[in-house]
Amino acid sequence: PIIESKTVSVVSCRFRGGQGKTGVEDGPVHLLEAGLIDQVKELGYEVRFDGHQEFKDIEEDFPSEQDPDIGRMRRPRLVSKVCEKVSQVVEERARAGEIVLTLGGDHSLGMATIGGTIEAHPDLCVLWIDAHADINTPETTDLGWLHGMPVSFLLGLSQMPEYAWTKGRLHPSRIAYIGLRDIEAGEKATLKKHGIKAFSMHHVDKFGITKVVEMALDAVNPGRDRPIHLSFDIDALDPSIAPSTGTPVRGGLTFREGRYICEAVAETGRLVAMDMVEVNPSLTDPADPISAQRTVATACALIRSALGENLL
Ligand code: B3U
Ligand code: MN
Ligand code: MN
Repeated sequence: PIIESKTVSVVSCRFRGGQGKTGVEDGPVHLLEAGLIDQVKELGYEVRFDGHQEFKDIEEDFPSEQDPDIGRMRRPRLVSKVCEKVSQVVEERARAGEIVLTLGGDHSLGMATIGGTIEAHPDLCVLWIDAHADINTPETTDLGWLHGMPVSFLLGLSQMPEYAWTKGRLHPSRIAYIGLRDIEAGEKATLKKHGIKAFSMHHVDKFGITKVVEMALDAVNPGRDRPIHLSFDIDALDPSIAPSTGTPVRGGLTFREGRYICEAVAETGRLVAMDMVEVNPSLTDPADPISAQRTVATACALIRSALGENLL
C-alpha cells in the first residue's frame, strides 16, 4: 500500500453522550460485524483491535443527575471524561506509529481523536468531512450537545475548568471542511473570523470534488508533507446513501464523491488517523428496511478508500 504504516489500530468508542439519540453507540458493533477488520487486513495491513473502549466507570460516575447542564451544554462532564480517556488511547497508538481508526459513536469524539493525534504529530492537518461545522462554542450552541462543538475545543476557542485537559493545539489554518450544508449563524461568524477554509456543497457543485479536495489540501497541507487526520461524519454523505444517522441533511455528497475524498487522502501517503462517526443503525426508514445495512456498507467503503483501496 501507498501508506507507510503497516498497522491500523481500531479504537472502538461506543459513546452517545455528545448527542440526544440512542443507537449511535452501536455503530462500531455494526461496522465490525460487517467484516471491517478482515476488509482492512485484505488491503495488506496488520490490524490491532483490543476490544471496545470501556466507559462504564465514567458513565457510573456521571449519570445525568450528577452531570447538570453548564450553561446550555448537556452532559458536559460525561463527554469531557470519555474524550479525555479516548484522547490518551489515540495518542499512545499514534505515537507507536500506527494509523489510528476511531469508530464512533458521536462526533464529540473528534475533540479526543484529533487532540490525541496532534500530540504525536504536532504538524498535523485535519480534513473535517461533515454536513455540519461542529464549531459551536458553549456560548453559541443552540441545542447544547457536544457533538456540535468539538472543533471549538480543538482550536482553543472554548475553554472551561471541566475541559482543562483540552490543549487547543490545532491552528485554524490547519483544518479544512468539505460537505457543509447546515451551519448556524454563530458558526459561520467563527469560520469567517478565523479564516477557516470551508467547502460547502455549493463549492462541490461549482468546482467538482477533484478541485475541492485539491484546494482543501493546498490550504492545510500545501507540500503534502504534513500528517493528515481525516475526520469523517457519515452525515456528510447524502441521506440516500447514508440514511442511518442522527441529523441527516438533504443534498449531500454522492457515494463516489465521498470515496474520492478518502482516495485522495490515501494518495498523499500521509494519513495517520481517521474517524468514522455518527453511524446510527437504529435509525431506519420503515419504507427502506436495508437503510442501516446500506449506511454501514458505505462507512466501510469510505474507510477502505482512505486505506488505499482502488489505488493501483
Ligand atoms: N449545528 C447543530 C446541529 C448539529 C451539529 N452536528 C450535528 N448536528 N450532527 C449543533 O448541534 O451544533
Ligand atoms: Mn459531525
Ligand atoms: Mn454532521
